[in-house]
Amino acid sequence: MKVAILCHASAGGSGVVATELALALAGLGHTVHVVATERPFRLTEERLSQMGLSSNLLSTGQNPVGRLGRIFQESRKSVARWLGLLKKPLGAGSLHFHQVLSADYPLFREPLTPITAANSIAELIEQHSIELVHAHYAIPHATSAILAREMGLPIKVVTTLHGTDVTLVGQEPAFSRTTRHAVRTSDAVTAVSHSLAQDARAKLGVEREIEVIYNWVDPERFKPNRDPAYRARFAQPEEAIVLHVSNFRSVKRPLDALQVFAGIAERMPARMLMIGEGPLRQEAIELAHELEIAGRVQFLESTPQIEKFMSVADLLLLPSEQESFGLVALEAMASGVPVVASRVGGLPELVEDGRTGLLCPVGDIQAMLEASLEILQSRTRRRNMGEAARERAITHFRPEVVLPRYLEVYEKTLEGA
Ligand code: GMT
Repeated sequence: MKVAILCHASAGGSGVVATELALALAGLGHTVHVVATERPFRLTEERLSQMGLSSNLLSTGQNPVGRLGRIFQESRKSVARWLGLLKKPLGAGSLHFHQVLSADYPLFREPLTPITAANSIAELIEQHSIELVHAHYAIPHATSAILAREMGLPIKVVTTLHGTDVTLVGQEPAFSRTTRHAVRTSDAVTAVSHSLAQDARAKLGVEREIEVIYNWVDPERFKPNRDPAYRARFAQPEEAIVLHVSNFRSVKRPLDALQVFAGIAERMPARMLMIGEGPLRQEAIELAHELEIAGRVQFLESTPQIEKFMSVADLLLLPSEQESFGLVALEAMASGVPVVASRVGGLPELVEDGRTGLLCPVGDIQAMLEASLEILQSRTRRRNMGEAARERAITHFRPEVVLPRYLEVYEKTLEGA
């Protein structure tokens, strides 16, 4: 298959899912073109080498669709463990990165990326015979892909809804109609949880088939690290390590995470890692000082190597206002880390309340504190929950289980050509 994947480059779940899908598809022998305004956050040299891929990023300079890099062309060994997915013998897959050009003209006060992205996609289709464009996050990618299709180009558009593109941003008057149109007219639509599929139908007012395909995690990459010397880099042996990872937007409620941690730190030795950047980061730093826990909280920038922190954590706090799936919770679970999270969106589809973590009402700091202490103050509870979490991640959310679902959608969509 020749597929273009259009995604956001910034640190965020939709870009991560798109990147990992691109790597896997190329590894399975498909030709994949990743299209974004810059190289996606997790499409790193390290990630390529983790996958056992040759990372000869060849920049060919300016070309009609922007800076193009051929990231790898030979990947078969690396995905040997996914071979079970294959129906046909492998071809030599390849992965290319295309940077969307920005429109720089004095008349424009904004970069007009949706239009330049549609233009990039159209050029790609013409030059590389792309058959299918997979837009990750409806805004603006689904609209750009559909615009390219409207140019009369022979492509199918698959749109994956990730969450806030439906539940938050997609509801804004500024986007509601274009989002609805994009979802209605995509050739296939997937959502990352049943909750999100339901929200899409209700909030966008669309009546159409939406396939639910969960996020996935590589349990070889996300796994516990029991080496005391490694853990000692983060905390004393008697201290619990509490983690919060997000983009520090208000939907993630990072300040709640800090308040919960303040309660934990009053009752037991503990440290917290707050990882990520976003609008509430500075406020969170100030709150840590106000709550007199600054000495116990470390703020770290978002990192593509988040597994290094997850592998030693004892608890993940995810007190989000809304969470369509919760990729970060899945990564923690695979790392053997129990999750205390809000009972919202798709989180109950992922976290088995009482077995792999505990779910609480949004904004209920006290309930989250009690839930956290229940886990952290009992070694057995923490261990059993961590093991159950990892087992659940491996059983239901490993690549071999989830990725074929995308391939099925692609095949079905192309067959309907
Ligand atoms: O807000 C974020 O967490 C980023 C956002 C994104 O689109 O990058 O994440 C959404 O997509 C992830 C991948 O499918 C989901 O796991 C997250 O739950 C979802 N975030 C929200 O719904 C808030």
